[in-house]
Amino acid sequence: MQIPRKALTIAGSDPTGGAGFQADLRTFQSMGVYGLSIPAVLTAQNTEGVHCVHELSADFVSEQMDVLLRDIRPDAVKTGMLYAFDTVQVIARKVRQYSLDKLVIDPVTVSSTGVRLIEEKGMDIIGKDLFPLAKVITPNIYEAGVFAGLKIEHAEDMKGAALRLKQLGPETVIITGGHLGHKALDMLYDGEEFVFIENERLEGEFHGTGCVFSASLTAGLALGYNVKEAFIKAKDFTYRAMESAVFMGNGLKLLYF
Ligand code: PXL
Repeated sequence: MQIPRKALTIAGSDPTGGAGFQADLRTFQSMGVYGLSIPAVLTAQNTEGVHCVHELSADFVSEQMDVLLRDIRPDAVKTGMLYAFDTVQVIARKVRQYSLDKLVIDPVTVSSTGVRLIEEKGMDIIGKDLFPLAKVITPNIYEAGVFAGLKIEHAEDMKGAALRLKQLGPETVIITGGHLGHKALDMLYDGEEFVFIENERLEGEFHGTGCVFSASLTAGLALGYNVKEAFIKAKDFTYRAMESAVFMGNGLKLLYF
């Protein structure tokens, strides 16, 4: 048997499976990549929203990384909801220690229903410690605005924000969830060119689109695609999963694939 490509997610737990490391694992599997997972924080939530956040100690996250990484080397890695300042710090330290490359940082800040998914002081440290180590960062339009200190309203603003975010050190910036009239816009900037992907906007409110997008991008990198190819594949995967989204509970639709 050939050894499969492996991707690691370090992220929060979402019991609905719509977001968090559970969504990442489903995405990896669905793209033919073996999934490894390290929970960084737990949540109690359903499709109506996040009820509470339960922190795991940074030491325990560190221990999980040490034990796993001295045994198995992932082909690509993503981070999602990390929540605590010291967890972010410890992950950055371990990424350097194990020379993890093909790192995708999804700087998760708030849930679709508006609950904070990162400590106040955690935001800065993501920008400072993790962005410089990233092959790709995948903020949505709101997060890009916060990190760049800009209000994003038009496609031109997405470009301006990407230029600023690039200065924080990632190789490539992908901003998701922009819009232009009835079109949904996602944009990649690698320091040389801007690549836009335009789709019809889908009706409805979805839970987990950011997680599924960054996980499918990570799977693409683990499979050996370059960032632009992985971007196109991830967008396509996410869009199709949104088209097939279902109401599992009483709240938001969950992406289904
Ligand atoms: O979609 C962002 C997100 C990421 N990770 C976890 C979440 C959420 C949103 O609720 O719960 C664990």
